Amino acid sequence: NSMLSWQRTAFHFQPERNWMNDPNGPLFYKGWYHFFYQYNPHAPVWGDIVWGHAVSKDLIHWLHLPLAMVADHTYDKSGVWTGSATFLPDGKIVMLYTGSNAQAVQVQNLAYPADHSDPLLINWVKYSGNPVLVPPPGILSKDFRDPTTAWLTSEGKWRFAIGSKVNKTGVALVYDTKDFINYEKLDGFLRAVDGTGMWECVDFFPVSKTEENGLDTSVNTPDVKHVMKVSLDDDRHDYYAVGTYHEKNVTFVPDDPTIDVGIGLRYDYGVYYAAKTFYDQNKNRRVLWGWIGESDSEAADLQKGWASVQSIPRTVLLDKKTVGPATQLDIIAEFKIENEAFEKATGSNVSFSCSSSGGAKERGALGPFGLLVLADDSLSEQTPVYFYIAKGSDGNLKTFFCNDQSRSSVASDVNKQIYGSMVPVLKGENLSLRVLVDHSIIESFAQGGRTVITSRVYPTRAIYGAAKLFLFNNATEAGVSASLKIWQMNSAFIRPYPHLDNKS
Ligand code: DQQ
Repeated sequence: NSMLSWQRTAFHFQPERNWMNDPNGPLFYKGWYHFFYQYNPHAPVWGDIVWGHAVSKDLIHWLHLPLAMVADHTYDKSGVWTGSATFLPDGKIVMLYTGSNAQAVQVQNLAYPADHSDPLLINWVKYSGNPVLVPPPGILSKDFRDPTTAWLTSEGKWRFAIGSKVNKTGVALVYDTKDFINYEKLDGFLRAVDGTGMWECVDFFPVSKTEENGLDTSVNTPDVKHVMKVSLDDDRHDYYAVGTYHEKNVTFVPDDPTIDVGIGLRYDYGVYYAAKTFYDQNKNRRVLWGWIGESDSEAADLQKGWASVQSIPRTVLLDKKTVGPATQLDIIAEFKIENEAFEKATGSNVSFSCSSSGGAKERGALGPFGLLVLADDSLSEQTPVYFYIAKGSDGNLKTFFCNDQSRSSVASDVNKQIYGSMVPVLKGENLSLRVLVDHSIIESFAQGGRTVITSRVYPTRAIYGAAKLFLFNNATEAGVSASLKIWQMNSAFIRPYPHLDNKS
């Protein structure tokens, strides 16, 4: 529908039409980045899930390929659900994925490329002995899904995790296999956290303590930490923890139990779910994909004929402290607050939080200040992306990074929350911001990605040429200087592969 067609993004990955959700089995093979995704070929709402497939040379421009896998066997009749890729030592690929079977029981299945000499990996074969795993005793039939990429143990076996729950405790089950045909379930859990509910799309990978590059999933030396990420079905956010993987005990132990998996840090404090990383052996980096749903109404999705985009792929690195990774803009901004302001400012605001604050119009001594994105000239529509420094009565400073959607659109059927969280700022660091704006999505990274917020916004006036960018400072007791670099982004090509029909 042409009324809403401006909402289609121009350099974020999305199918030509209909519904998309989780990223599946991302990988780099013979010169191509492959991206698979949960896809409903029939409607712009979740259902009839199959695997969409696209390839890229640069993770920005894409060719859509035919569906990789459809629901054509009893073991995946109700849906070809999320899965992950593993590279075998000979360079071949295996894909483990969840099938919702004819009875809607969740089972794990094995698939592999029909022809490893095809760089596009167009045809996929499902193993004749599928399913390879069914829910084990004690696990309910609808609580067993989303196998991770497998990693090698020191004995040379493959090990991987599957998300589940036991009562209200979120758990990650662990399996070993030598050949992806016979599997051994290991006792206990990789991790279990009370009260977090069903763990979807578990991801588990090493990060280097010493190097600025990503690591293959099997690397496990004294120089690594491990990251465990879970997608909380009840809460619809992706949470991670940094810690240590104990191979012998088959457990992951977070560095700080108060920021355990599912209760501590999020990948992103806005709209972002079911993320999955892969090791990009082409550029020695670990790349993170994440599904960005809509935050308008289902009626609007039906009208526009599509729903969801994927985030711009993000690099994952261990931060020096903890962890680090416009209508079409890429903005880099740095803010400097006059030194005396911190001392002089009156303290009080100890209990500040983005979501319960009044947003960017609520003035404090040391904030808010930042950018107004996708704003029209009269500011009747605007999405502020900003910092807010709270000074306690004890004089302590705390910096927050927020995204205020309350005035993002004059439309009434859209989410108008204020998103955000604390952002740690190290001594000597300026406040820095990177913002990707693409029609109806704003991806914002503070302090190099230490805190990230993704928003879907639906302006009706601040569109195309009427969309403007402004700087603002609403702090009552601080002068702020800003330096800005702004790139106008071209549209990427994201097209059908010539001569191939994407028939389901
Ligand atoms: N989406 C898939 C499941 C997964 C969920 C089904 C997460 O495998 O648990 O489309 O968004």
